[in-house]
Amino acid sequence: MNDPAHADAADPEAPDFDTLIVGAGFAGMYLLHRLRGAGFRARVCEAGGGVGGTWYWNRYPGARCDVESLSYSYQFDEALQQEWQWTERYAVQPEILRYANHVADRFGLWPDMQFDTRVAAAHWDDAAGLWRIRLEPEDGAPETVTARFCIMATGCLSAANLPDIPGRDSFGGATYHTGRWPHEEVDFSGLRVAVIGTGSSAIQSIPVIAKQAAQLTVFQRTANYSVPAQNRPLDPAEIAAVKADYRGLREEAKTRFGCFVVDLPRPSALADSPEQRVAEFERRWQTGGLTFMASYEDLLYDPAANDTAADFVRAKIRETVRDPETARRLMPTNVIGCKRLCVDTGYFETYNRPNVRLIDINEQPIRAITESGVAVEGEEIEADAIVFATGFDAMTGSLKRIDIRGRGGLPLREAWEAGPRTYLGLAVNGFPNLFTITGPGSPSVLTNMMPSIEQHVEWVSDCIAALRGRSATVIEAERAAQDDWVGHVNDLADASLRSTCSSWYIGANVPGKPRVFMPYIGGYPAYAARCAEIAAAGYEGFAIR
Ligand code: N01
Repeated sequence: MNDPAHADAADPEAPDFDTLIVGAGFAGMYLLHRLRGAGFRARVCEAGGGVGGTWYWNRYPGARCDVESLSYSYQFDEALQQEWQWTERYAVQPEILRYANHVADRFGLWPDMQFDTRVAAAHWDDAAGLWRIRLEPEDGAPETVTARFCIMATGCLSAANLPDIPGRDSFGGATYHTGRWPHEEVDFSGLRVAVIGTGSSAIQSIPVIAKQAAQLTVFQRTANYSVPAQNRPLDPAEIAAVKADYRGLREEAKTRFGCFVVDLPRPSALADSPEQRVAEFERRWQTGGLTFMASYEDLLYDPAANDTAADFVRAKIRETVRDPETARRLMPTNVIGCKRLCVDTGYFETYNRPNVRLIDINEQPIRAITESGVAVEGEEIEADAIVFATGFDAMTGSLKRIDIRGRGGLPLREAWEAGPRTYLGLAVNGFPNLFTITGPGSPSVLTNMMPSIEQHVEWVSDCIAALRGRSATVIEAERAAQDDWVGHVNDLADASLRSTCSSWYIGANVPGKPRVFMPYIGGYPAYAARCAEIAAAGYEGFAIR
């Protein structure tokens, strides 16, 4: 596989690639572009049939981004951000996928991406100082390639979680998982549909499915907070205003916790009068989207402050949903913002439709899936199709599903048995020359993923270039630096109400998964500054040889 164009082509010991990148989502594509630009020979391997990562797989009805499109896009290339035209405040999945394809065309990425190819294993060869990576193409024989660096651009929410409900495989109708939606159109017209789960994916898809289906039954385990998106077409004047100073918007975003610009929070919900608070929540509600949790600085730190926001949303649900019993079931009782806040278009209103029914599985537990539907306590709900909107084995699932083995053959699955341990969410002690883009221990899912991806890609590609500059070939996170980082991540998480509920942030949605708060909760600015300091200090906390 040695390429004569490769700098090391004369060396028979040279690996096939300088870097093997796993995943052709926004992280994998930008890595390829940047590493190629720095003169490295890089290859992307992707299990799916195209680019886009999460936006390739999550094609369920109603799928759309909850970060505004003008901010949920690459900023590394000014011409790209100037020429691309977003049409709605929050882009729909097909538009984001078109954007991903446009990027691949524009930067000529296709020749170095290999699709329909699952990376099954990556084993570190310490003597040779390279990774041996087993590729399993969908059509074709498995092969093993070698690469100096292996970069996991596998996404935080890509390993689908399919609950092991008794009888699941006996169902006679069609089944779907929101994160593995078919590419051909699914038409629910005239059908009886069951949706299991009430997270973001369910909350986006339920209003759309309800309009098609003859009958829709939603099975809810935990009621969820959701705020309206207030989505709308973008006005050409507002696009022009952003583009007149796109860099200014991006720079301001980098000073914000989540790396996107919303109105700054007021200091404390408890310091405002009840009238002021309701006015502030109402203003944010009307603005729409994730800005709601930015109403007050203490919402995620003080339970009494949090209650004020939770009460506001519960009152909205009570006002919206006509049947008081259904409204009661839909009203969450946990901490608002502890699970990821959902953003919807007509979710609670959907329960006023005569063809929609909500079952709280705490009151009527699911006993089994049968050939003809879902059997709950006391009755069987007949269905022609079941939609599992049951989420993901988040943050670690996509990594642990690959047989990754580091120094001395140590499996990553074993190293992370009690939960993920990383240095900066980027590197793992015992796993030299392995990088994880937006890995556990980085801000990732608590921020706008696009700039967080760009920050990681730039840090990793600069690091690899710096090693070349020093004629070094191996870098590994030191144990002590990793332990300190994990301790810091945990200390920050413990101070926040976010770590207090059964969310996928702590792995609670996957039976048997260790309960560890996985993302870094100190915000983008502090995190990016720390990464920059570490690089400037010659990659402090890393052993380099
Ligand atoms: O998954 P989830 P998701 N029996 O884990 C339920 C991002 N995203 O795909 O809460 C019955 O949130 C589970 O119940 P519970 C976003 O970051 C973004 O919806 O665990 N129910 C829950 O209701 C989001 O947070 C957008 O008690 C079971 C649901 O299934 C993340 O992806 C859109 C069950 C799963 O909800 C994941 O969202 C969509 C069982 N055995 C997603 N197991 C944007 O807007 C699980 N559930 C950008």
